[in-house]
Amino acid sequence: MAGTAVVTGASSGIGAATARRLAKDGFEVVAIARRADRLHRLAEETGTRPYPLDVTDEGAVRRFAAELGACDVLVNNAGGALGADPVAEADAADWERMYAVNVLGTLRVTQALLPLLRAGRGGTVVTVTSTAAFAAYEGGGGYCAAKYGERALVETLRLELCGEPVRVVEVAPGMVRTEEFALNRMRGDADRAAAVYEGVDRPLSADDVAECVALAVGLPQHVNVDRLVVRPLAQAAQYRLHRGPLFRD
Ligand code: 8X3
Repeated sequence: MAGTAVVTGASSGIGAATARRLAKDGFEVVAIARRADRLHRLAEETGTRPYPLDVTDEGAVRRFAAELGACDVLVNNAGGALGADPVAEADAADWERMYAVNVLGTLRVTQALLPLLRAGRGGTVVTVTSTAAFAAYEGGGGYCAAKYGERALVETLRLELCGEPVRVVEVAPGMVRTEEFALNRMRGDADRAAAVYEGVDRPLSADDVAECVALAVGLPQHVNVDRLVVRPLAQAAQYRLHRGPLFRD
């Protein structure tokens, strides 16, 4: 079943890859992000519809929903990490921003699009959380708090929509190497960002995660993937990361 899919955080990384992938699968994709130039480039390349929007802007989200007309799939992907400071020294403003984008952004877009998702033959809400949504680690406090919160939103929504033909799916990736995630977390320090992946033989790519989103979306409408946890083979658990060669080729 194709239809209209809305992907947030679509200007780069997992969001852009998901927009690209769902367009390939036949969806009319509306790609949302703050950076219009990147959305336009994606549109030229893939035929997705660009809609520059900040998911933390309540009024803009409402206006977008009013203009949309139809929505069969919503992929809540906008989010990310800011800073890797210990709780003792963390900047509360970073935590507020992470909560605003990861949790409240997902809340606002989901609330605004739910009438459309309910109106069709069957809707799907996929939210890209993280393995940080259920495992804390040093320096991850603010990001984990936001992702735990986002996960709570997803689980609550699934319960509240029980009895309606709207699937509520969580995709929780572990280590994914994208151009911006670690760089944003390390406040633009490219060396610290690169060190995150040092020696890891094939962290997940944005395309790998997009594949998981497409898999969950492409299953029959009565099949709800509650949570799909995906990590690179080199990462057996949040703390069990193999740095070194893994594959022979
Ligand atoms: C990113 C995964 O391990 O950096 O969402 O928190 S992790």
